[in-house]
Amino acid sequence: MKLFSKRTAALVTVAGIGLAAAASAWSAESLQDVMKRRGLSQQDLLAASKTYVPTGKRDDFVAFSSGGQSGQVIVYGIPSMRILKYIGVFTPEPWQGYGFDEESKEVLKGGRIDGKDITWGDTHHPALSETNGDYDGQFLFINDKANPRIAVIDLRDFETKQIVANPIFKSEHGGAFVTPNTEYVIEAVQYPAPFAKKFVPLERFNEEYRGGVTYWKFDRKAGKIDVKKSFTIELPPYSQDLSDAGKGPSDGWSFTNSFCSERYVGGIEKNRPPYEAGCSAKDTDYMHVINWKKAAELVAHGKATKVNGMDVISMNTAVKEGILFLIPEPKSPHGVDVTPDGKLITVAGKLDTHVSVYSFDKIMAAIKAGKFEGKDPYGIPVISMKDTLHTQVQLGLGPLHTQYDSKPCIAYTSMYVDSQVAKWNYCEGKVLDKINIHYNIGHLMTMEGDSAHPKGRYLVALNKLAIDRFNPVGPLHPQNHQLIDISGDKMQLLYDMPIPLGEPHYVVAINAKTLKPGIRYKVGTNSRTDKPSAGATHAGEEKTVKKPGKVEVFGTLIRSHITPETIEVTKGDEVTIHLTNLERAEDETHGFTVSTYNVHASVEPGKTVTVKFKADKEGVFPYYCTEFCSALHLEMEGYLLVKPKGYKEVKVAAAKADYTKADYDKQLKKIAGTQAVIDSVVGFITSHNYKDFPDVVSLVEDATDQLGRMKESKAKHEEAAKKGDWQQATLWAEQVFQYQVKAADIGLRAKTYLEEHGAKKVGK
Ligand code: CUK
Ligand code: CUA
Repeated sequence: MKLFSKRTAALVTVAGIGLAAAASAWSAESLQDVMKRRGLSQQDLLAASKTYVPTGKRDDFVAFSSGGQSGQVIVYGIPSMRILKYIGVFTPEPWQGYGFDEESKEVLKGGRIDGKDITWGDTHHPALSETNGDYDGQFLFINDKANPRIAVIDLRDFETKQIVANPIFKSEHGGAFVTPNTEYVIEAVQYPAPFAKKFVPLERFNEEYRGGVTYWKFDRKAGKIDVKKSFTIELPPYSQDLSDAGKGPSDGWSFTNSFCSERYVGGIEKNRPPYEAGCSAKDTDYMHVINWKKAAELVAHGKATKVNGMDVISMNTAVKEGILFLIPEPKSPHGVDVTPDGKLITVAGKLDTHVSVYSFDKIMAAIKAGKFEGKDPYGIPVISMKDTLHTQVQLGLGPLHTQYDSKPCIAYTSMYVDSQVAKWNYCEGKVLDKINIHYNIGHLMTMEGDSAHPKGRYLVALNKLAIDRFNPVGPLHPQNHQLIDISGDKMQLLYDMPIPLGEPHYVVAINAKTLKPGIRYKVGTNSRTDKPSAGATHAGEEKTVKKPGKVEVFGTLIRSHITPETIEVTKGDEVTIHLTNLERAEDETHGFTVSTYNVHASVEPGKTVTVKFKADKEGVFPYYCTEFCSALHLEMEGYLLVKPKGYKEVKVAAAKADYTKADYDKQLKKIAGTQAVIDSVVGFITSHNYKDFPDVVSLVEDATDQLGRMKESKAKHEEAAKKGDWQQATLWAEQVFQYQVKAADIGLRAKTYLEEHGAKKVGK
């Protein structure tokens, strides 16, 4: 009773004071006043109202940005640009226990290269899984440029499930890009190197260094890349850059551009002009045009050779079988982006002021007619640029990447040198609008802008430099993602978002409604394998199993209790602790740590997590829950006792506190009072149509569950009272009260929800 009267009183007081103060502030200050005080223009206000998402409301789109060198993925909402989550991918992420629990360590192990852990990642290009060329919201892929790896993230729980390392590449850039039904995830080499893991002198560059494109087979049912069914096409030692998969009429083909087709090898130490000069000498480089569907058939028919366990189709075979062609593209091209209808391919030349738009039909016609302008030094047929160009449009300096609008024929291209975005029409070859960017834009992204059906509305510019945009934080600046309204004829800059994790290369955004993430796991799930965990433990089945040199704990977590409360081991023991979060309630995550043993876990509702360590130092080590999960979160604790070897138990009398019948009676009064409040809350809920609100239904389930746990403690305090053991009686009565508090807390949340969502009275 106390609790509620106090709580309610506190609420009233706070609200009262707040309202009084706010009321005067509100009434004293008009919108005009605020604009004046803060120096805001009409334009600012318009921009603010286009990005503001009021409390309780949600964003229309969810963006997945690479977290650059952090090796993570950043998730944020559009248009609010509020950051929602960092997903640990290639690197440990302590909050989520990623890289600390055994389940996620297994995932990170997949990213080892030559047996070594790599604890950073140059994450570059996120790609959402597609069905018929449209985002389906099921999976996200992202690549690591420095250490050629691809990761798979399941969007049911936004967790990384798999990392695969490329066994033959030494670096990559053009990944991850998916084919229209996510049959394959494309990954292309950046810097040519020998496929074999051996030394080859630079003098043998042309003969033995190689580029390539790997097609990682994705098994959607398993939610994993099937390494055995993946393959690579060997390519010349041109620095392959970005890729895109054809769709619609061009489905089955993929396009990968390149720079440094000069095959220049620098070395100013040996008096040779530097790489950047030699690699941009020619006026054109090559776009690689690859028939991946036919390539997959060739692999199935045994036309590939194994290199370090990877099926590789040699250039010779690729040429002979007619699955590989080259087309010149202007000077050091960067992005290659297929139009939503799959008919055209846009290539921007970093050192050319044009974007070049190629026609897939024309490419096919040339191939069919066998019309080539020649061959490259490796015998790959070269189709002429003029036979395949649809149009070329002069945009400005340093064009890089292109994304598409929901409006037909409209494209947006980033221009690094000009620090601008150009809006243009690729059907008619016309520039429509330009907007200044702050500063030096790399990628840009429109809503679902590389899918078959872009959604338009917003564009995000991913800028390489922020310079003067934000409060200074030292020489290393945040990155700047700028939100631009593209719904009208003229682009309008809406918002600057500093990103404190660099360098975010690319971002993809999906209609928020397409995502269907879960809120809890089936009890006992290993989230990384999506299978029941061997350590799964249900309520009442907690146990500690001791074997020589080993202690294995099967524990559970539920507000506000860790079972077991004591773990006793001997120095040198290998300790394994499985923890299952028994909560059903949304957002009731518990954390777990053991002091100074570098152990941490995040255990979301239903999940089972395993931590393992060697108890290599004796002593007393508190363990506790690291998420503020409940009013008694701080009391969610226990002790790991590491005894020296050969320790002899000595009987120590337990400290005994003095409790009297009066203490027990006080408890009973408190319980009765609290029950009255619970009854009134329950009365409110059940007298309304709460069953129409799924969120409330799950709260009610959770509250009922808490109340159900009361019975056992009640029996215990009554039993103890009968015997006159007032300590036992008082403490078990306190436990009953704790369950009541939790149930009441949940009940009040449900009541507030019903009030705020206009629940109606029923019956009577
Ligand atoms: S790349 Cu083009 S600006 Cu690595 Cu996608 Cu960064
Ligand atoms: Cu569980 Cu704090």
